[in-house]
Amino acid sequence: MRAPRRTAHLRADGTPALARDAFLADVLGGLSRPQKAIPSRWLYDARGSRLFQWITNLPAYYPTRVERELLSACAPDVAARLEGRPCTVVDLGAGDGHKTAVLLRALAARVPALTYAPVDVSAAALAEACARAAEAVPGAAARPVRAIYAEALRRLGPGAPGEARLVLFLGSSIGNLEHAEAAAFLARLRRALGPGDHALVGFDLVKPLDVLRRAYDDPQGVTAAFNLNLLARANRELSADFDLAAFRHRATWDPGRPAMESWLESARDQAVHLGGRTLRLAAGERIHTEISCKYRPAQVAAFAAEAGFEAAARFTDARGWFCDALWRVGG
Ligand code: AVI
Repeated sequence: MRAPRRTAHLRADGTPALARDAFLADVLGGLSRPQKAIPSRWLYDARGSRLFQWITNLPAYYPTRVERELLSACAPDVAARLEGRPCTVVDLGAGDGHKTAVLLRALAARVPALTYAPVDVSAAALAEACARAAEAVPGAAARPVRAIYAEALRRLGPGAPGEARLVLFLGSSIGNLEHAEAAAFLARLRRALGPGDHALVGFDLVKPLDVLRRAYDDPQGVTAAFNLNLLARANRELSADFDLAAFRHRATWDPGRPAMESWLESARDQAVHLGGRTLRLAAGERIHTEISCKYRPAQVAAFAAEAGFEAAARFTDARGWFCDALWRVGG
C-alpha cells in the first residue's frame, strides 16, 4: 500500500493543512452538508495548477490579460512612489512571472537596490520565480520564502531602516475568499507591514454578464476541465469513485455578493464511495467549488480603510474591468 501523501498545503487564506487528511475531511464534510461544497483550495494540485495556467492564456479569460496591460502602464508610477530607497518586493503568488517582471524592471530603474522575495510552498515554483526575476533584472537579489502566505507575513518582521517594501497580491486571488476572510487577510497584511511600506492588490471588477460567463465557462472547456479535476483528484488521492462523465461544470452569477460561482452538477442520481462512506447525489444536485468575487470601486476603498491602509493610487483599465489598488501604510 502506498503511504498517504502528507505535504503541506496552501489554503486560500494562507493557513496550513496536511494535504491528504485535510482533503478527505473537507470532501467528506463538504458532501455531507445540505448544500454540498468542496473548498476551492483543492483545485490546485499539479494538474489543476497547469490547467489554471492554461486558463490564464485563454482569450475568454480576460483578468490576466487586462491586469498585465494595466501593470505595464502603471509600473513606472508605482516605482516612482518607492524611488530612492532600497526596495524589497514580496510576491504572494508569482503566476507565470510576466506581471512581476514588468514591475521589477520599472523598480530597478528607480531604486538603489532591489530584492525579490517570492512566496510559495513549492521549492520548484520558487526556483522558477527567482530565475524569471533574474532574467528580468539581473542585478536583483533573490530571497525566496518557502512558506504559506500567513507564515511569510508573520516572518516578514520590521523592514531595514530606510527600506521600502512592496507586497504584491495580484490576479484577484483575493476574490476567491469570502468577504470576511478577505478582510481578515488584508488586516493581517497591514499588520505585517510598517510605515512607508506598500501593497499592490488586484481586484476584478463587476462587468457585463456575458463577459463573466465566457470567462468562467470558456468555449474550449478548459475551465470545465479545471473544475472536474477536483473530482479526478479525489479519485487519485482519496481512492474515491467519482464518475467524471456524470458531472457537468456550471458557472453562475450571484448578483447579491456579487460573484461568479463554480459548481459541479450531477447529471443523474448517483452514489459515490470514499473514505468508507457512501454519498448520494440527486440528478441536478450541485457541489459548490469556487467563489470568484467581483468588486465595485467603493468596495476596494472600503477594504483599504477597514484594514488600516491609506489608498495611494488606483489603476484601472479604460473599460473599468480590473483594478490594481496601491495601498500605503501611513506614519
Ligand atoms: C485564481 N483565481 C483568481 C481564479 C479566478 O478567476 O477566480 C481562479 C479561476 N477559476 C476559474 N477560472 C479561474
